Amino acid sequence: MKDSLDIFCSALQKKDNFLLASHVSPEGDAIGSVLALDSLLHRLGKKAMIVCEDPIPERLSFLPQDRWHLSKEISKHRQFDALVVADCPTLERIGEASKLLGPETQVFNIDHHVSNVRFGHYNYIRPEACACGEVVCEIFKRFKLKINRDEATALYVSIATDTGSFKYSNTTVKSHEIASELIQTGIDIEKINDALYATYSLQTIQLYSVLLSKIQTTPDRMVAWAGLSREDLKKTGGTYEDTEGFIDFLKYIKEVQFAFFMSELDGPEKGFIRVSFRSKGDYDVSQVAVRFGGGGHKKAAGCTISGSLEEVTEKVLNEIQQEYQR
Ligand SMILES: [Mn+2]
Repeated sequence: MKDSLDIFCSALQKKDNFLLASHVSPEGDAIGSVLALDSLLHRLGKKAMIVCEDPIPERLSFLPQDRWHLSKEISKHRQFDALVVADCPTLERIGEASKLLGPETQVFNIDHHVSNVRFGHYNYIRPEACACGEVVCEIFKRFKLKINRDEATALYVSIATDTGSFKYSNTTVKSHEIASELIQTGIDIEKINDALYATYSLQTIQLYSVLLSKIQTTPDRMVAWAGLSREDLKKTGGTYEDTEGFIDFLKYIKEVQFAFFMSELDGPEKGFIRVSFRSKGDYDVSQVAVRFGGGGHKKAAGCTISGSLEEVTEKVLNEIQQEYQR
């Protein structure tokens, strides 16, 4: 029974030199959780280093980027006696950072995904938590550390992004209680929310106009989707990052119960389509993503599928049809 918070934290306390990681293409929850954990470990007198496949996105550039190191910049000979992974259902999700693991490295797995496969030597998984950041808050409490303003900024980003700013069904009394504690440290709510939800580049807005014109639905409008080709991206000068919130527009259509957004990948991933899913009501979209080797939550999930945009649309529509009939 290596899963209780006490066992988890006392094992953590015994280690000194930590590698911290989260998933590739990190979003708010992953970034906020890892940054807060980095600060926590330093306050416990530990050495800690964050290593991630991808940088902190522009939108979150107000967070301490100097703490963020890219996998490709770190020598494979560095040794760590522990790895702390946050917000990852599987260890593979950390990408190249896993090459820094030695046979002696103990793995600490902190997460809130129901689909977490408990890959750690120590696992602290709380599927009822609204965000991994909520689980991290519990760890602060267990170590009797009062969360400071910078940690609170990171953790607020975690919880605000994973709850869609306290709007999604995973929002609980606890999420609001934690938010209240975080706000009491004096964080700048307006600045954080502006950066998260109200700051777009001109390219993003132009890309949205292209994407809005590509929305398709089933005749009953229960399913909506749109796909972004490499050419669309080139034409507008936008980036994949710019499309991040677009799937919400598909979900905003009144009748829609399932939405998916596809982007054609480039470089080493050419020939693959990245697919994000959202669902409303009781439909579980993580089941659809899992069938393509991806994962996520009931109402938000993702995966990568090989094929053209047309082929992938067909495959996904078939799977959704089956989930719909369940
Ligand atoms: Mn999360």
